[in-house]
Amino acid sequence: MKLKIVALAAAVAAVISSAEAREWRGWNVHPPEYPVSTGMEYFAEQLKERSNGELTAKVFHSGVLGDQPDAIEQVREGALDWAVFNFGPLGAIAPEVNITSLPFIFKDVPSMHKVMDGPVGEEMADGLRKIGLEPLGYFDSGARSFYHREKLIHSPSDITGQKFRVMGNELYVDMIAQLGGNATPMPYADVFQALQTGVIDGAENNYPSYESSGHYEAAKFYSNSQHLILPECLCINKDLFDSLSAEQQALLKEIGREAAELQRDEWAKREEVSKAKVLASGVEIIEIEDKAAFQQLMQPVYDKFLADNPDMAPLIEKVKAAQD
Ligand code: BDP
Repeated sequence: MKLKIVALAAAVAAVISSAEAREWRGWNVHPPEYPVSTGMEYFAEQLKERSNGELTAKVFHSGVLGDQPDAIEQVREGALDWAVFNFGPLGAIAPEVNITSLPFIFKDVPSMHKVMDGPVGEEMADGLRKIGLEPLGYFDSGARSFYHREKLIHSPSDITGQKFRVMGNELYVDMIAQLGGNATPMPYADVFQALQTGVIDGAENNYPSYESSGHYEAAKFYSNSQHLILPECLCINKDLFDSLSAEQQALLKEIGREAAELQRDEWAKREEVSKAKVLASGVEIIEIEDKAAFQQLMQPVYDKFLADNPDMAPLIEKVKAAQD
């Protein structure tokens, strides 16, 4: 009898642990050595170790599970479990988060971190929860600047009539239109070929993505406009997070924070490495002297966003105030 009970208990434990041990599938657009990827691998390793194997997660790198807007939907619905998403594509469906996509809203990268690590970051986290994602850590993706196949960008008139690829978010279409150009939203994976064949004239990104995607080989003129400073977020499906014990949730939060710290350190190093690599390959880089000329044209982008999302006005003010 005792033996039977022991056997039954073992069987029940096996069923429970196999349910818990279902390996969480993680989406990542970047290749394995990228800072985001290092942060995600750290999260997966620590999760297994510190939950004593009760929780396990895997990362699928290099966008093999599809492009970002689709992956966001899949993590929201629970078809995928976790990911690192950029606030650009996330903003298209979460207005709180979309505030970060208002051009030039952050003075610089340290200001962005200061804002995101404070109460504003918490309000943005609530915005993510509303769309079914639980944020576990805010990652760095530096500042995005314009690059072009044939020329440097000194002033908005250099953008006039030019086709620039942007991520899928209406704010970027408005931003490029304000500069006189034509925005072409397109998945990240298609940009290299579009640059090579001249389907687009330029694109915009940070140094590590410009380098790791190979875009620098097709568009050798990089002009530091730093028009967008976008956080990224390690997130997990909210229902999955809510189904965990309080102890497990605390563990995830702790590891998420550590992964973000690691990622930010790796990011700082990778920016230098990527910049040096593209320079060595013959890329020309300039600092844009008169950034105000770009900035001044952005008021209609803000106005339209506010007209569409009047309830976001207080949070915009908080984002600005938290940087002073
Ligand atoms: C990179 C982001 C990535 C985006 C990509 C893009 O890290 O999430 O998919 O830009 O431009 O900087 O699509």
